[in-house]
Amino acid sequence: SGSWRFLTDPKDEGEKNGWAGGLPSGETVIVPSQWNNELGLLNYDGSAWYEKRFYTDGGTLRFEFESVMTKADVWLDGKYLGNHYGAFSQFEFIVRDVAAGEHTLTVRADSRFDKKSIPQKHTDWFNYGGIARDVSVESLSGICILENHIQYTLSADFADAEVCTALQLYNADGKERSSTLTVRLGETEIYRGQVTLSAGETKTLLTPSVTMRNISLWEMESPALYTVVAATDTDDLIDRVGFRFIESKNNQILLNGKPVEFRGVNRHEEHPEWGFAFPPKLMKRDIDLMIDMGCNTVRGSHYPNSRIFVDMLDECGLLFWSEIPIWGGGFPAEVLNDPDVVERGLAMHKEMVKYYYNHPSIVFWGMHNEIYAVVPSTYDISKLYSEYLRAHGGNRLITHATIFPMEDKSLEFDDVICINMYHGWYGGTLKDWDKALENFRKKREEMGLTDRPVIFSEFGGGALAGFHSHFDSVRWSEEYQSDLLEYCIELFHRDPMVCGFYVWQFCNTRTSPDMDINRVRTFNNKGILDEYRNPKAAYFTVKKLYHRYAEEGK
Ligand code: ADA
Repeated sequence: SGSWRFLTDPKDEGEKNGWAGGLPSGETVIVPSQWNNELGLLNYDGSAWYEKRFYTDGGTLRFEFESVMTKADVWLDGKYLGNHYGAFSQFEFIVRDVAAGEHTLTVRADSRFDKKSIPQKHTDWFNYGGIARDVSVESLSGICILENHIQYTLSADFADAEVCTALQLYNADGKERSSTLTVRLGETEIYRGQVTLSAGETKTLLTPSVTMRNISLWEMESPALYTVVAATDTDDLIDRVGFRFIESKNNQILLNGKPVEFRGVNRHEEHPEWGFAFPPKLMKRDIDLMIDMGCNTVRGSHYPNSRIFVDMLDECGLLFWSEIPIWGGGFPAEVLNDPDVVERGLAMHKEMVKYYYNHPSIVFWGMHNEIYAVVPSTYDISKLYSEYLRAHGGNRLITHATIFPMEDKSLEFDDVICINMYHGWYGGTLKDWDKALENFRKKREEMGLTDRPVIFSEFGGGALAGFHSHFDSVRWSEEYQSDLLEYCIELFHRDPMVCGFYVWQFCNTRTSPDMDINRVRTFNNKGILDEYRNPKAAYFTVKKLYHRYAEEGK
């Protein structure tokens, strides 16, 4: 990260003109950032090039990209390293035999949608472009640890844990190497052994399980974290893990055996000044606001969030819902019939699991949001994704946010049924909520899913900060938004079928300019904070309710 050279390529001629080897000219930009926040480039949608020169002592290098929006092609000294699709997923390249000296890394980022895009062109957030999160380069030697997924099972009384770990090792050298490998979890050494890898070999190792007694649990009020250090003679990988158990049974969600009412918000990791290149200081500010409001959970709508944000959630005990950006009514069934799109979605799930596996705060994997889940093809996708997440995703609950609860074909794959609904905003009145709950209660019985708890994963209405009205039901007023949310939250809280609610949304977010007329100022104004995090009336209403429920319980 840091300063890079930058040049837009509106005619897609850069590659032909040799820019992969170095840019002919360019402005200095700071990475991470979004080009749309540079003067004059707000609406630039296309490809653009980034160039970074750096020095190395040579050998094997690992380049790690946390987010390039949306397609990335990467070259080192003009030699193609590969590409990646997906705005919010991390990826990496390992390059061997790099000579000592100065080198040029070039990245072409392309923000355009195509027929196989995830999400599709119609989104309710702004389509920013560029290198939105950190880029790092690491020099590797000997046997390196690429990945360390801590797996554990807790005893029935949650006092002890059976722990093992799945490591991915890599020999960065040009000849066979042996090393001692140790894995320490807190004060306990859970593995010590000798490993040998041939030149360039990658090896997966699952360590034998070890019992750790009297562990401190990761609880919301006291989120104990253990440091995990995996080390060889030449490398180490340091991470953290928390022990906790999440389950859904008898119409409840239990964390470490105790029922939880999920009181949360949906949050886009977006700010008008920074786009998705969200500064850590602002992440901390958002978390402080969520805690002040009495939230115990946040949904990372609609994509994997920055790892540093999830680190902070691990530290403060907030529960997180992580999902991939298969989003919305704009995602027609026929697009999801395309095997390439299904594969892209699966790749995003794989990357999410790979890079976020150890975070105890992540309790939900979201498969997709508001797809047209009433046709058989969406059943197949949910089956595929839920099977993958169940097999590889660790102890998490699987869900998807549905907008068709009465017809949704995929509910059977969910551990918790999550419903997005907007009565009182997109038509209807507040009273429609009572009917909707009763209808779904019957439907859930008919489907034989009464053991599955229900969460209202989105509900809300728009308000223009500063617009007030004495009259009831004046849409866009702060009062109307506040009344709507109060009505819904009180209804959900009283209902035994419902175990949680996520307000749509934490703060206003910039939308695509062609979204629709409803997006006044080209923002989605349903935030209970405005886009600069100033509170609207609804913020204080939600805060009052969430704090009261925290004291009284469900
Ligand atoms: C959907 C969608 C959100 C947002 C919301 C709205 O539920 O999942 O991303 O677009 O509608 O504001 O209408």
